[in-house]
Amino acid sequence: MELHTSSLHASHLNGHSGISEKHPKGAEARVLLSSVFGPYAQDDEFGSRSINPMELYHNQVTRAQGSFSLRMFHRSWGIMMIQANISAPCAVLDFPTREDFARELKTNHYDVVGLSGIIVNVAKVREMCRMTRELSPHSVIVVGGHVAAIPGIEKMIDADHIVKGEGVSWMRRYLGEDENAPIQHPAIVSGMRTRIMGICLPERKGATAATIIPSVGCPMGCNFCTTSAFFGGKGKFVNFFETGDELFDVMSRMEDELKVKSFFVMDENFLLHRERAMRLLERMKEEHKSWALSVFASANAIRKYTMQELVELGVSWLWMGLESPRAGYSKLQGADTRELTRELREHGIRVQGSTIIGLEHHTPDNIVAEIEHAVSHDTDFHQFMLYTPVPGTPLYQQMSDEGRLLRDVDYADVHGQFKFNFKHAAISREDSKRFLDWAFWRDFQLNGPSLYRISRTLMAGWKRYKDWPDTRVRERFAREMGRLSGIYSSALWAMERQFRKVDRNVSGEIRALRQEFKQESGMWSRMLPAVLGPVLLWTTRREERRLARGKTYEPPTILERSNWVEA
Ligand code: B12
Ligand code: SF4
Repeated sequence: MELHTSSLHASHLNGHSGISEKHPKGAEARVLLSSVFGPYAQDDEFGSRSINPMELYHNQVTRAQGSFSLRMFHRSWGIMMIQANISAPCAVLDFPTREDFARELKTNHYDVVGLSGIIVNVAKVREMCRMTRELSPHSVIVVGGHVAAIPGIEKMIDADHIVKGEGVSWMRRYLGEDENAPIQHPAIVSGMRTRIMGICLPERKGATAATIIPSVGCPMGCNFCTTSAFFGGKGKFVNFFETGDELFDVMSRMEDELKVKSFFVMDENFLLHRERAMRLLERMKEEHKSWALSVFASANAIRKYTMQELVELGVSWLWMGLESPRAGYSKLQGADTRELTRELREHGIRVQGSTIIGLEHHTPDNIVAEIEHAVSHDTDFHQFMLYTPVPGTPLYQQMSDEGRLLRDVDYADVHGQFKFNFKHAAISREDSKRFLDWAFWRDFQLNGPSLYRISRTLMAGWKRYKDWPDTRVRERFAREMGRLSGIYSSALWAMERQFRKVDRNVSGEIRALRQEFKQESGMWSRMLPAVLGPVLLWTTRREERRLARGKTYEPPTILERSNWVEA
């Protein structure tokens, strides 16, 4: 399911540079793989934007929720994936500053410098190419990731190779390695530096889910979808792990290595591949794995499963595109998404909805009703995104053919959270932002903090499944309830008070849920809110004040070397 906006028809999946070309040093070449430089949550000449921080939730999901917004960072998994699958000495530099990047270039003699970026970050990629030419002139520069989809990118940046599409096989070929060798999955902790209500959650081993990447791309080919387009478009995708057995093995390895029982499955439409998912379930049952899975799936794919199958598979969090009921996307055909959301939540599955603002049929007269409809899903989380033609997508091509693209919009502002980058038939550019901002606010005001909503879904799941015959399922809910009931009750205590100034009704509902937690919790968890609640209320208010003063958060710089030998 689309995490964000849209984009490309990847006509040259293997890059514009001759793919037969190999690096003369082959697998002896020293490779640096870097993400683009920060700081990110500020406005600058390189395309950083304060409204586009390097955060998932705060960027496009909970950004209107103030101190209740879920703040966390995610590593750059694409370059981690490449690093894990080459035998050349390799360093991954994640979230560097320009100074970090310069230092790394100067202190190590890299034969290949691989830069990973998405379209919004093209100016940073350009600057990093320039820096590499200046500081490490012998290095071959390879640029990959979605930035490669920009038309005319070859003339915008000074790179030797621009790789469109899947990068592991490209890099293996370039280094003279076997591109068909089985994929080694890196050990990835899904998120880091998680923060909510003014506190940073402790980073214990096993506390955060592991990211698993079974495939890239999506065969559904929705017109706006960048990830589908980048990996081949409609009917195409690249599978790293074809079967449920392969997936099970990778997950078991991650369970051992990272001590996790929960997995963030980074596959655009995980449930679409039913055979693979059902085989995974079989293996989970055989080996008694009480795992929890966070997945992306379209409504039509979810409907291929019974609720019981989803629960047994451990699906505990589901990202689903709601787009708009009138949009006519095939993935939504025949789906009553409100009913589906309600049902999922009743089974303890947290739902993250995703709605597009500014579809072709939207007008100033109907958009409010469409947003109200979206909000009435009462999902646990809700992402709103502007309809955005992104280079490479069928939508971009269409808008370009129709002469509707706004030519003077900086790529740094084409991220779906600012203003339209095209001429909409009925809604102005300024209004696009107003409607978008209002959607986030309305969802928060009517449905309350997402933390409250996920507590409610957990409670529903717990009540339903605490005595379930399948012990794997029981264990999963008991695990979450045991670990979280005291924390959730305390957070609810603080939320109830803090939310009074936003909406008294929702505050009352939070109170009612807190009482349920009280009944269902053990003695310790019943006592905890009296102590922890006031502390959380204090940290929440302190965070509100910090945010009001303009406080932002940045990810840490990370450097990881593999197959390393000093030069
Ligand atoms: C995790 C993630 C993030 C993380 C940050 C990740 C990071 N450290 O940079 C967060 C949540 C912070 C984030 C933020 C944003 N993101 Co984001 N994000 C993703 C997500 C979900 C997963 C990325 C991933 O790891 N995929 C799996 C890996 C294996 O695939 P990959 O990265 O594409 O890498 C492969 C190839 O591209 C290639 N490759 C990649 N790098 C390189 C480098 C070299 C040298 C080579 C050869 C090849 C290569 O090889 C890899 C293996 O095949 C994708 C969606 C998706 N399904 O990919 C969106 C996605 C990348 N994000 C996107 C966007 C738009 C954003 C935001 C602007 C938010 C928004 N408003 O939508 C912000 C930008 C933040 C910023 N300031 O830069 C878009 C990009 C659109 C585009 N065409 O540019 C995507 C595709 C989502 C979508 N469908 O719209 N994002
Ligand atoms: S269902 Fe559509 S929007 Fe979602 S990932 Fe697939 S192609 Fe993209």
